[in-house]
Amino acid sequence: MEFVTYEVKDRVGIITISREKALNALNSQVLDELGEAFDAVDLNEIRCIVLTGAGEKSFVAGADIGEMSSLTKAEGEAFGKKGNDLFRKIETFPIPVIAAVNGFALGGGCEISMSCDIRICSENAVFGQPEVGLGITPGFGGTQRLARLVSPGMAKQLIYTARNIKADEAYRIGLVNKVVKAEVNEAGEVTVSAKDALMAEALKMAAGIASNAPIAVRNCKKAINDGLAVDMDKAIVIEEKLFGDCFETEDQKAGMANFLEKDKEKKLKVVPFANK
Ligand code: DAK
Repeated sequence: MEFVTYEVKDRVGIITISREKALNALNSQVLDELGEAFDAVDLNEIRCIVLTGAGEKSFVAGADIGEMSSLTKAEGEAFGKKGNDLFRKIETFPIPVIAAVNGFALGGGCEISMSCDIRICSENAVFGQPEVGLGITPGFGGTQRLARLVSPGMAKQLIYTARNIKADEAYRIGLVNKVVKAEVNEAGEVTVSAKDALMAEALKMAAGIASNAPIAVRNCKKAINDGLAVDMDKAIVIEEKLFGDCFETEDQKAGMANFLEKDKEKKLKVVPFANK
């Protein structure tokens, strides 16, 4: 693949959008390659994905404006579908996906981060939906996911004004879970760059997720996603079924036996594994 790389660290997969010259903007090829990268993840081994952009400056500066500029209505629709299919693939991916947002997350960049389960960003991150300034609406789910993630009023304000916001504001409104700063020594010199600190934090969180019972983690993702799409009466039934589904798994047996046996050593030794 030309614009997407995939590496594995223990049980965590790292997918990097690598088109730095265009600030990792999403063209059709990047969308296709991202789809291939997610399809290639070995779900028997990998328990969490970290999605990031190459370089220090930009996570994803949006859909590729050059490619979009000459699209016909039909081509625009097809491009939108390609992006939406990919973003739904990420959103419903069986294991958690953490967006490590290193810099610009504009338009399609903000949208792809919102299709991930969790967003962590570097202190230089900038989020925004600038589409109305370009004569279009957000087209990769921005009107829907931003309104659900923050609030309808805040989403409308950001989308109608096309105003970009910095990391601290994104944190304040609940768009990101955490902001990671560069590490600086007493002399004020940067000892760990914001990007390196961000990746360390994202990988630490991913490793924590990967150390938990994988069937339970997957079922939690599905319960939250599916439950949010229906009313509470139906949502609670979804949770009941996914809760029940954990029983008789080796993870559930080992996890509960460790607690009941009060065997700290054994508890430490437990390595839950997917048994279905
Ligand atoms: N597309 C293509 N190239 C981009 C790009 C983008 N979104 N963003 C940056 N680049 C390219 C620049 O053209 C430049 O290329 P060269 O000139 O060097 O060849 C290179 O990246 C470096 O950018 P700058 O020189 O502009 O760098 P600066 O530091 O000065 O500025 C910036 C950084 C992020 C503020 C600026 O590049 C910028 O404003 N970029 C555009 C941000 C933006 O508006 N993004 C939202 C795009 S709209 C839909 C489907 C999808 C969408 C909508 C509808 N349907 C089909 C319904 C999604 C829409 C969007 O995402």
